[in-house]
Amino acid sequence: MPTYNEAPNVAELVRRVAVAVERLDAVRDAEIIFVDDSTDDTPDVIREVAATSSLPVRLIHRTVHTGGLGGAVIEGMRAAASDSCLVMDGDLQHPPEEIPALVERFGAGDVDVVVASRYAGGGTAHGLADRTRVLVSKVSTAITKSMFPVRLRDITDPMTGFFLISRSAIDLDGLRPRGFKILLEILVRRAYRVAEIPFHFADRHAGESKASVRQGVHFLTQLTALRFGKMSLFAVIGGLGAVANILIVWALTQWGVDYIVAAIIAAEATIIGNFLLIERFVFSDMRGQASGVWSRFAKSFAFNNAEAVIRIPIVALMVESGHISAVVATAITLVVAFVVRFVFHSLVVYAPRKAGPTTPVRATMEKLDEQAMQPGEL
Ligand SMILES: Nc1nc2c(ncn2[C@@H]2O[C@H](COP(=O)(O)OP(=O)(O)OP(=O)(O)O)[C@@H](O)[C@H]2O)c(=O)[nH]1
Ligand SMILES: [Mg+2]
Repeated sequence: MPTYNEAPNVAELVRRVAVAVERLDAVRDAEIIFVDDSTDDTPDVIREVAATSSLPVRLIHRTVHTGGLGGAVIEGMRAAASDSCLVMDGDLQHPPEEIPALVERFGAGDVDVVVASRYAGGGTAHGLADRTRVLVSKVSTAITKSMFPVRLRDITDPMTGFFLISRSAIDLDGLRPRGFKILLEILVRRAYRVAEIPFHFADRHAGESKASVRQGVHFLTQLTALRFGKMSLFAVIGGLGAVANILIVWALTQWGVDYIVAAIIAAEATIIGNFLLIERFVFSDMRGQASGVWSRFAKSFAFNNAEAVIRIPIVALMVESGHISAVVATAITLVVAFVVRFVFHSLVVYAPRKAGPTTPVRATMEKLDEQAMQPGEL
């Protein structure tokens, strides 16, 4: 359990974990390890609680906070006596009563990780503080999934802090923990056998949140560092398309073609060219499991045309009612369009086919919808 100034939560947490664990026959050698970076009296409270707890409680108090929350989790895993490490927050947002369900699922022996998910069927995220955080979370979960569409395909909640993992399955030295999202860091490094169980993300029991804009920036850095490759290639191809677009308009108008006709031809030609390039270079690893090439092309083509049609009136609206200059409005809409385009291609165009009665398009739309409507933890 990573803790940072959680003094008012420690006693209740240890009590509830002990009750939950004692019900489990499978767990005889359980221990709680607090990896604590607190600046308040949390370490004293932990020592006090440890003296009377039925479950062994160990405290690692760090003076150098390497890697923040993620670094603390890794340090706890290294220190653990057991190979099975369960990670959870110290503020009771992760209900200890769910521990038996995680342990039982893990005990089946067919997975390396059991993820407690707020977004799998039956899970909830009511504990998220306010609307802004819900929105930030929704967007970041969708972007994250789109950046790692293969690795995170079957994981609804890659940013949860509540999971049970086999330490020997992880290359601890290969991890570069940055900030809050340690599970994400672990999951994208290797292919694991993962199971999810739903849980209800509770309200913080007491104390203060450490989530902040700074954590958000950390998260974005982490995401970029983990997978800049795919998205940057996508961006380069998009940039080449823009240059080609301009050149085609120039060449055609030189030839005497009407500029509107030239613009339409140039736009369609670059949309097709872009599709061929991303097929070949960006999403080549996902083609095998996705729908057929014509279906992919139809989705990509429809999306890009719709984007072009929708973006222009939005620019006009921004210029006229928002008093934003045309150049700035164009730039903003292009950046937003780029991100949306990337998300759409990862989650929809190249989504793996699903077995069963639903069509691939419908199943993918449902998956996207599910992602988009659900908050994530940030
Ligand atoms: N060791 C350590 N623990 C940390 C650090 N930052 C946060 N934590 C702990 O990590 C867990 C998650 O942090 P929270 O502040 O609850 O983050 P959150 O759940 O996204 O935010 P809230 O919804 O407001 O609770 C808590 O147990 C914190 O005490 C850190 O730098 N070091
Ligand atoms: Mg919390």
